[in-house]
Amino acid sequence: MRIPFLFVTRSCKAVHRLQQSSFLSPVSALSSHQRIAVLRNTSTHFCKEDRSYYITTPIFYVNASPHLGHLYSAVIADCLHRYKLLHGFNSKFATGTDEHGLKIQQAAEAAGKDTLTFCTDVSERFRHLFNSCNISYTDYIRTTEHSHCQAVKHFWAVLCNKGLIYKGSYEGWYSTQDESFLTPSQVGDAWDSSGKEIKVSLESGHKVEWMKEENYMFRLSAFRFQLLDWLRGNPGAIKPVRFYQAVLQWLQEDLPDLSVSRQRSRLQWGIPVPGDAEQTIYVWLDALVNYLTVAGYPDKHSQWWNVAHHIVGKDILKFHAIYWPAFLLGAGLPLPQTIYVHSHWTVGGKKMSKSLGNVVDPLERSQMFTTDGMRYFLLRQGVPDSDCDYTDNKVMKLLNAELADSLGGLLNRCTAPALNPAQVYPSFCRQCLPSQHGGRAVVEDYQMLDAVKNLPAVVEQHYESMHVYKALEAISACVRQTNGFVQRHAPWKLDRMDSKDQHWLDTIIHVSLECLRIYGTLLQPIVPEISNKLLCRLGVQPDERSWADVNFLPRYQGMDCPFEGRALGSDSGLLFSRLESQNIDKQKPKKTKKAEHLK
Ligand code: ME8
Repeated sequence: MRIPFLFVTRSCKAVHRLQQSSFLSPVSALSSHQRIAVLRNTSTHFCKEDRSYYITTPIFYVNASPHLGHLYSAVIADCLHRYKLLHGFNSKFATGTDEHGLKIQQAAEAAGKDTLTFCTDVSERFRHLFNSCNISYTDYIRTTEHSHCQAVKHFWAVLCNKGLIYKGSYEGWYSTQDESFLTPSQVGDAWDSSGKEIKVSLESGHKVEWMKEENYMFRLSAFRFQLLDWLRGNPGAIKPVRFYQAVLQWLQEDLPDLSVSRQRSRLQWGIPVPGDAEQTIYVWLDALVNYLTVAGYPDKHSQWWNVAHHIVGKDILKFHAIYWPAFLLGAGLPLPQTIYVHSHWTVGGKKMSKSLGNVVDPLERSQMFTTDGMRYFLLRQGVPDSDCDYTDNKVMKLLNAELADSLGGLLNRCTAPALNPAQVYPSFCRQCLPSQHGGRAVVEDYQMLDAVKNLPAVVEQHYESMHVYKALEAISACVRQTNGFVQRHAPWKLDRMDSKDQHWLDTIIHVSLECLRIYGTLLQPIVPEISNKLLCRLGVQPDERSWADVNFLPRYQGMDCPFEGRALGSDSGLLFSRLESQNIDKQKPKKTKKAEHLK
């Protein structure tokens, strides 16, 4: 049942008011049931009624060039954005770069460059990678932009006015690499390359330092129960469930207040605290607000902010699932609809890092394996729940098997002039393939038809839950079934002079092209170029490629098929050329001396 729009708007205004006053008259004054209802409203009702959708990637640090993991986050977000567009949503997709903080300040110094020039150079490298890989972002944000700095200052002022920021003194561990504060239990012992004992973050392995300074603190501790209520009331707020449970677990312990500024004498590269030129705003508070800046904060963010979805790597879950919702609750703003978390790509079982020399360059790889090839690989092999190891060999094997042989082979067979001399979408004959068994088809054929008919719903469910690999698994299984169908009936053996055989042959090809049309349509978010080539070859026009157009094999259900008799597209080139290992080896980058040495 659709909830009347008026009702939704009213209830959300009420939520907004409740949240705005939540710190002064805490939400905990409400019964547990009421609290859950309030928070559930903020997270779900708007989305159901609104045809707008807003998806974000993390904004990436500009201290180093992009690597495969960064492309992975962008490809997932791009896939969900394109999927929503196919569904007729008005979708906004933001990515960009995180340019403030000590780590960037130090990287620019080490490179001997002016800090902003350094940031611009690296930010452009990210932008170039994303453009080259068909990442169809609608907004590219840099945190050094004026509009973002204004949004952060406004956000800070709101938190301040609500009494959520106070001047205090922070003493504890800090990791500059992670730009993160750590409790003693999150820190362990390790040895640096010279054998000296150091302290490191147990989670990231990065070095930590003891710091003691006067700065501004955010009353994070006040939000623990509201965060717990939000999560308990919205089990789908963090996906997959394994990460949802991890956050619930973290919230079992007290939350310390959070330092949200650094002394300007130590950190100049950042946004000054409004009204206190001696302090710089903490880079994570600055960075998280980027999602609001793109949405139009502070004046006109509601359309997008009410339907926000974040893609994040598991390394930054705490910032997105604890700090960010607490800041938003404090500022009286709705919480994101979903935080989709993904795991990491490793190389040789190890996290990619410059010092290990195992960083995979995504631009180089997408030139080697094609942009769509790389996109397909990342989404087919990447599993959100667990880390995945990258090798060139895996990419080659997968792409050859599924894109070149299985999908490409099917298209090639079914459009070959030998079988289809007229080069048209042939007719379907109901007597050859009646809805009740009895024509020339066998039980496996009906199973295949069922699987393809259900495929859009299956794929939809997997896209919605960010299990893109499962969507691709299902598509790939159907492609195999269609190849089996063609193989079983061997249309090349039929006698074209016999009219019954000719009808059956046309029916086999018609059914196979219908299957291919469904695969091409459903694969658009993953491999836009290949899908376009496939659909063009089938003669499917750009305005016939949305989710609403899938309608598989209408002739089987006694309806007209708009494609029947239509000329095929003229580009009969291979859908995806097989990759040969000797060609890949030739193109492989030469290892640097440092990398050889470390190996
Ligand atoms: O953390 N595998 O930026 P960042 C998969 N600026 N994904 C990976 C990955 C890997 N090996 N390595 C990185 C930051 N990523 C902050 C974010 S958001 C307000 C601020 C991806 O440059 C993954 O999405 O370190 C991870 O969360 C992100 O890159 C971290 O990028």
